[in-house]
Amino acid sequence: MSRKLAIDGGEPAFAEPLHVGRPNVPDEKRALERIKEAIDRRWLTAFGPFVKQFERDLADYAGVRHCIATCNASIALQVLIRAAGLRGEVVMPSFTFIATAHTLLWEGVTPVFCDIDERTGNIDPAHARKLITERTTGIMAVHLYGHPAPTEELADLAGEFGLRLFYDSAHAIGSARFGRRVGGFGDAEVYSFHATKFINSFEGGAVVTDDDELAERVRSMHNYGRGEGEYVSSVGTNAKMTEIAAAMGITSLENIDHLIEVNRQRHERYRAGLEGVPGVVLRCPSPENDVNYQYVVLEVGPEIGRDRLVAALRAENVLARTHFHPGCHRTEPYVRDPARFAPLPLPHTEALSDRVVLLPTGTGVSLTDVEQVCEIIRQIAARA
Ligand code: T4K
Repeated sequence: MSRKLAIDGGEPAFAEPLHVGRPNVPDEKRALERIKEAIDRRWLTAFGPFVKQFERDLADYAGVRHCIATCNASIALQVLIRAAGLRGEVVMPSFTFIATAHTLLWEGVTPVFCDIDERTGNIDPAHARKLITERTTGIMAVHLYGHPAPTEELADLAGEFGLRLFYDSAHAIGSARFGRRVGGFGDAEVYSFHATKFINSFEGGAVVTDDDELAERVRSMHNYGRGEGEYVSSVGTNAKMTEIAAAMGITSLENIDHLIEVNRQRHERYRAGLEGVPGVVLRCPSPENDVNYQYVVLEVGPEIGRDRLVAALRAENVLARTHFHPGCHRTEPYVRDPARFAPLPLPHTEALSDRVVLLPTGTGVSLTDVEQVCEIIRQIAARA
């Protein structure tokens, strides 16, 4: 006998909310030891030992020469956009978090929104090609939901038109394409370590790159435009990471393999629990990609209705999300000027963004929780 759903007046399945993005804190004891060490040392920010170590660890992990840690990924993107001299127009997918677009516009660059490959959710290089004009200076791709973008085709496209190629890799630390880790693709990549991200430093981000000159400019600009000593060489901002953030970041990164395994198991349990359920499809990695399983993404067909499913789950205290509905091009201020921001229709972006639901996963969600969430979805699907 199935239980009475909360939308039918039953008790919610969960007494406490299940979140998408409940922070992973894999080794609290070690994180606290390091935080205390930073406080005792009275070196709290500005290139202390933990920030230096975190930068080294991240560069090694990504397999690149340079890493500049920052206070968050949005500022890292802004500094990178400015340091790389991007101007005019930059082609980017509409189907991403709004920060990817806003950071470009904030720096005076026009984001031109590109459609996605519906199969992967990532930028479609064939569509990107159609948007390149004499004003285009770069491509800002995104490894959406931690699934690496088509890096080979994008490198060819950028090479053909002489464009800079960057990756917003906010979701993708720990993922790899054809066995090569995210972090070393394009001219530079940007990680996010926001609390809700796979690896967190409360708030934080990093630029990783093999480009010596670009790294030097980013490093200077994230420190008020200063170089060695007090010498100021350009306009800069304050994008520095704190020692406390780095202490947390180092501890998270040390445990990344464990976190990937925890998330993989939950994804697998969702896959098994939702197999054969009509009207829902769980998005799985394509064969060329290894992913960190940071997000569990379900596509919901019209027979169930995405918004109906989300409402029913939320009534059960399962706080499902709809990232990245409705797509940047249908969001303020971009929606007001399609000729400038979205000159071509984006049918795949609109179709997918109207269907996606993100389900809770990570260390805050047990395998039994996952089974219960699947059971709720099965019940809702059965009455569609
Ligand atoms: N590029 C991409 C592709 C991105 O996705 C993002 C950020 C960025 C760039 C920019 O990175 P940062 O500048 O943030 O480093 C979140 C995050 O704020 C944002 O980092 C993230 N992407 C975006 C996809 O999601 P919200 O508004 O959905 O998060 P929030 O605060 O509602 O939290 C989500 C859930 O987690 C809630 O149910 C509450 C729970 N939660 C949250 C926090 C912060 C906790 O349980 N504990 C917590 O400490 O935006």
